[in-house]
Amino acid sequence: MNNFLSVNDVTDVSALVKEAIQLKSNPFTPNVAPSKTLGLVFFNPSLRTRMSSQKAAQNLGMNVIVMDVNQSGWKLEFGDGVVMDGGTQEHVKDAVKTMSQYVDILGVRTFPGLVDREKDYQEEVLQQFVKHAEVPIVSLESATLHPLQSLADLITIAEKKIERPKIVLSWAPHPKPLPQAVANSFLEWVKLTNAEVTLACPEGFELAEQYTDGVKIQHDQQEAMKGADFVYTKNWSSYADYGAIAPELPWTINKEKMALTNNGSFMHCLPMRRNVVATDEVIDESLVYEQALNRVFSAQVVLKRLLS
Ligand code: AN0
Ligand code: CP
Repeated sequence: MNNFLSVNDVTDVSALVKEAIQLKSNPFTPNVAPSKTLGLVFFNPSLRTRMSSQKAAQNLGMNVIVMDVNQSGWKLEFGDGVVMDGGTQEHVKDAVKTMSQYVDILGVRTFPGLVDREKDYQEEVLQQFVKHAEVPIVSLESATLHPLQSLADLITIAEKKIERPKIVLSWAPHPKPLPQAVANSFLEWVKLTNAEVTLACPEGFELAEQYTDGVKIQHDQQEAMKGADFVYTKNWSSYADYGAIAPELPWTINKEKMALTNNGSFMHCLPMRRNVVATDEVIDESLVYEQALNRVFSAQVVLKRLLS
């Protein structure tokens, strides 16, 4: 593995999930990388990714350096050949090449602007890191994908040992525009398992075709949830009417809807607005903290692979 930007950097998803589950039963291997350093660069907020990646590195014996670029760094320029006499103070090329002197693996979190679809889907920030880095790059959620989350989700699903699980990825309400990254990525990973996957979303909230290819799409949420083993819920803003949010819709997941499933489990990557995305009683009986725990082992297995 050279970088970890998407599922395409993984040759055998089920082997990776298995190795992560093994690590979970024996997580402390401080001899694996005692002289190595992980750098974590955040352009946007994070709780889970920040803490689980640090914990994963510590389990392997690594040191960690965390940088909140927008708060503590110089304002970065991304344009090539720009005369930098305006607001930007350091070129991303110099920043990334410098960081490469200090760390052995570099993680980066960068959200989309949700205004210019083409620009977001070109992954400009992530690609500039890949282009200039002299060390492997790990996506800590990019404009369009969140592979560490998806791997943790697959670990969580695998642990339930359901032979051919029926999984529904359901859109849910949210007052602010959110990225499509978690949902895109979840589909891209789960499609490589033997699960039966349905996407449930209001009309106009379908995801990009490259992710929904081969996935059944339903606009009736409750119909889609019938018999499901897992209801993976997430809000995302519109891909078609890029960045638009929905009018108020009765798509909040509640106990009555969960009763339609096959005694199914509710999943969400967190953070989540309670009683908007799902009701308290659904969240309190869900897999969300198991998913959060598995973020450690998804990061740990990826770091281990990148170092070997
Ligand atoms: C982000 C998102 O929807 O992509 C991060 C999720 C892990 N969520 C928010 O910004 C609330
Ligand atoms: N699920 C997730 O990535 O959470 P954070 O944004 O808090 O890192």
